[in-house]
Amino acid sequence: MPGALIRLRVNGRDVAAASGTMLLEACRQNGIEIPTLCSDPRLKPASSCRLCEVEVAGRARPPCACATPVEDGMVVATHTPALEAFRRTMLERLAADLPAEDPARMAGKPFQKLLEAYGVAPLGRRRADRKQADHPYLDVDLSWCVACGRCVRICAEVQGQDIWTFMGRGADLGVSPGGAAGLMETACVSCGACADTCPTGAIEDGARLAQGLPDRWIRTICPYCGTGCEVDMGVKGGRITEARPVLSSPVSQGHLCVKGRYGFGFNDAPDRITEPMIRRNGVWEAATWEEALAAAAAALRQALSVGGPDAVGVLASSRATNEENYLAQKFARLALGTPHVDCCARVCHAPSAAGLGQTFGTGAATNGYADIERAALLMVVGANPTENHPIVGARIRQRVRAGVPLIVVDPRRTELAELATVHLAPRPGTNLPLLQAMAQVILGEGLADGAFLAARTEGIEAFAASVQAWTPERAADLCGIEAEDIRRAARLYATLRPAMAFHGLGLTEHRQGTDGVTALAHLALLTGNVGLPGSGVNPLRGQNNVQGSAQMGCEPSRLTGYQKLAEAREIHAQVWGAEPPQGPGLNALEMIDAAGEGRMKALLVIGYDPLLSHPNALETAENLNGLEALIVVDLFLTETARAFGTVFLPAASPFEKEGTYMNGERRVQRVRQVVPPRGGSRTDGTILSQLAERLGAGSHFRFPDAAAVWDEARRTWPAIAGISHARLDREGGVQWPCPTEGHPGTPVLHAEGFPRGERVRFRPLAWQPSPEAPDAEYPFLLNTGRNLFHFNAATMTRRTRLRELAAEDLLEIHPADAEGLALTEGDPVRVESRHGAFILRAHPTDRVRPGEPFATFHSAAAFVNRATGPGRDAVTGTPEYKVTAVRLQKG
Ligand SMILES: Nc1nc2c(c(=O)[nH]1)N[C@H]1C(S)=C(S)[C@@H](COP(=O)(O)OP(=O)(O)OC[C@H]3O[C@@H](n4cnc5c(=O)[nH]c(N)nc54)[C@H](O)[C@@H]3O)O[C@H]1N2
Ligand SMILES: Nc1nc2c(c(=O)[nH]1)N[C@H]1C(S)=C(S)[C@@H](COP(=O)(O)OP(=O)(O)OC[C@H]3O[C@@H](n4cnc5c(=O)[nH]c(N)nc54)[C@H](O)[C@@H]3O)O[C@H]1N2
Ligand code: SF4
Ligand code: SF4
Ligand SMILES: [Mo]
Repeated sequence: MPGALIRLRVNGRDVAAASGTMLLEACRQNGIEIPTLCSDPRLKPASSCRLCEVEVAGRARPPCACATPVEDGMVVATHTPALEAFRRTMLERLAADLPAEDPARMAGKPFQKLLEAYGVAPLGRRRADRKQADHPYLDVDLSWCVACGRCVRICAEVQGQDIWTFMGRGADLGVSPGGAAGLMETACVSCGACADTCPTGAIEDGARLAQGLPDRWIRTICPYCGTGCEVDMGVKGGRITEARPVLSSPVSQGHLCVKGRYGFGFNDAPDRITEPMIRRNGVWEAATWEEALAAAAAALRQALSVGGPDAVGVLASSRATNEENYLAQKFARLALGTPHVDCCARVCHAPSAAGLGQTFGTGAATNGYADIERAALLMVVGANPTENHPIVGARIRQRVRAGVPLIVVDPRRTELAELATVHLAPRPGTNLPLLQAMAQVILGEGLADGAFLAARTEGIEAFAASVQAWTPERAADLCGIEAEDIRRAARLYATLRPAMAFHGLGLTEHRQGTDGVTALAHLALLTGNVGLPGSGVNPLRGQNNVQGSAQMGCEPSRLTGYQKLAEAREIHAQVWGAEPPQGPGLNALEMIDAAGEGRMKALLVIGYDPLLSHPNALETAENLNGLEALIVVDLFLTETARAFGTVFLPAASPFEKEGTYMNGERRVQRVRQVVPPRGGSRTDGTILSQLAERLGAGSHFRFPDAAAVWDEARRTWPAIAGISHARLDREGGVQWPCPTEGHPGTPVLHAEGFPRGERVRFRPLAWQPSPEAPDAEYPFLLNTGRNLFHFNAATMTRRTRLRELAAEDLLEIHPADAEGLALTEGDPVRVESRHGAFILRAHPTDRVRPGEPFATFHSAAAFVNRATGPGRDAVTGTPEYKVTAVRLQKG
């Protein structure tokens, strides 16, 4: 029985441990440390260093404690003189080879602690000369390698990259990055896991070697993607010097990707703006906070007096905390009296919130990452998690390696597509035919879950009739794939239970983005994959707190909790002591459209760079130019600020404040201040409160701290009422709904019923092809997205050494297309659409299909969004970033 309590005797003491626990861990839990070199809780036991051998009564040879499960009545001795002598001999043998110079490399490392404990010193038989110093962050000197294999195992078992291999034999046994002269020559993704586990410092962070151990560690959440990995930030002399993964994190389980592990250098970037500025006569001038806040308030008041509440709007930041986003929408609604407030969920996963909301009643992921390990089948639609949610990607890859079938739907052969059981590569923009055809197969072949349909859904007859005509042949034709592959995918998804679906922007950033998400949700309903662990429909949310900013009410038609205006006005009026304005307001794109029409006069833009990241940049620029005031709150002079800003208010960074984020699995987690705000910068929360004071609304914004802001949000939205900062500090993150302090949180939604009753309804969907179709003039279909090393506008990542890992945006182009255009690797290509043009270097690869080039959009130098078009999702207005007809020319 798993988890049952086992009783044993260790060193004459009674000890208890859960069944299945290894002796090493059971002893550790009971305060008995057994020496070990090759074990790491993240890895399967290897029993290779043998230091953890212990004596077990009745066994002739001492077994390794790391690989010996506890047994009832076991009698164990861990530190007998014989064992200790054996350990000393083993350590002497290992240390004999190690260089005696540069002991700093081993400082604080487990191996050094062992040598000290056993009084063993390196003999220096080997010289320190196996350096591989080509990597910006990882410093490798294999002179210190003791061949414990932890790097080999962590790179395979956790990251799934298989870079390190054993080389040599006997006394010469060591490791090597696959025979390469350095990691930069391999497919290493710079996650740093090998350096984190290496017990000798042979593989170590360059920063630690240069600056020594941090003075203190502070636990917080990675400020990049919506995965929400927990990270320990090391601080030395008041500066962040390193970041390390947190073993106990349920999300990241002791792992991080390159951005969380190494991407913090922006915090101390020399061009970070830490004092306010006002633009006078076209020139940015330094200002005091007093002057800048007064200028911002005056500009907002002026716009209000000329055009009323419709002349002002707020773009809130999905990079900021929940508390700050709660204040941002409250600021818009009460200090400005306008319903025009939105966040970058608009250009991202608003279709997920809408599609899941209209289907299930809650617009958020139904399940959590822990379900990756429970699913019998995984399906990834229009998402590239090994680059964009790398910890989720790594967890999916480990399951696939363990034999769990995977379906990938992506026009590109992503890393996961390479491993997939079925890879469906539809032409960009054709998800709907594909998903409808899968539904047709499931219904036509009798694979639907009849009991689930009968008990928990309505409208199946009309839905079945609506997909009848979607034969796999018809869809295959539109998608440019094989009908038989659609059938295989549908059969796998319907028959292996539970089946868990993830999706990304390849599903949402289309004219039919919301319909696409709804179609995927229908597949889950048809097969009963709702409300079960290991199932569901799960958007991989984008920015660190995009789930939170929309959920806090930075949404023109929703209040806190993503509650509908009409339904939640009363509770808000009661808690606020003031009425929220009538809505709905304009969304992020409509606000900028309105600026072009002269209706919107002043915008407050917090941590968001619409000029660079919105589509159709030439038109965005024209529209932004129509504003009379544009107040930017950011860490850096964004493209928006550079071109159109009138007041700049410098924000404290994600490492400089207290609060919470909400990750893509609805988990609220604590963000902690690691270092004080740099220079004169202030937190977004402070800035909003101080602006509100100057607009005469100060009384609604006087909170002693972030916890008090969160407590007010809890009163407006029952699903987070049970989650206090104090609880998060005590217990770690909690997944909402969590209505009371005693409630454990909800890892799986819709297990019992749906928010609006026992049943939900299918809604027949009609296919609307995008007008952005290739023709003789614009024969290619441009797809856009991301790479592992840079984050969106790359405002932060570009200011770190990550730029050495990926220097610039590239245009992935099929080798046949490249040949047709006489392009080779690195040649500049001019990409021109009906809306604008940009130039990028070509990267010929058969990862993309012929006719479908792919560009990353991470740099202002390239400005890829000059070419993307005005198409928007019919329901949410989310831009159609993934399909633009273009022509290509050697540039
Ligand atoms: N390294 C890194 N990580 C990030 C970010 C970053 O910039 N860099 N940004 C964060 C943000 S804000 C977000 S929203 C997430 C986004 O994460 P993802 O959703 O994974 O983002 P994308 O790379 O934009 O697009 C995913 C995939 O959709 C595919 N696709 C395009 N068109 C179609 C289609 O019609 N059908 C299907 N099925 N697939 C299609 C593309 O080929 C691409 O591989 O990542 C977050 N994480
Ligand atoms: N072609 C194309 N374009 C796209 C996409 C695509 O797939 N293709 N994807 C779209 C998507 S999904 C998204 S989400 C957008 C992203 O577009 P943006 O939201 O513009 O991108 P980010 O780089 O995340 O920029 C956020 C800004 O926040 C600042 N910042 C970070 N932390 C804080 C903080 O705590 N406080 C404050 N005040 N500022 C902070 C950063 O310095 C940065 O300037 O891009 C969209 N654009
Ligand atoms: S940094 Fe990560 S991917 Fe690279 S070798 Fe180390 S563990 Fe493997
Ligand atoms: S997966 Fe996302 S949250 Fe985790 S370390 Fe990487 S960027 Fe940060
Ligand atoms: Mo996003």
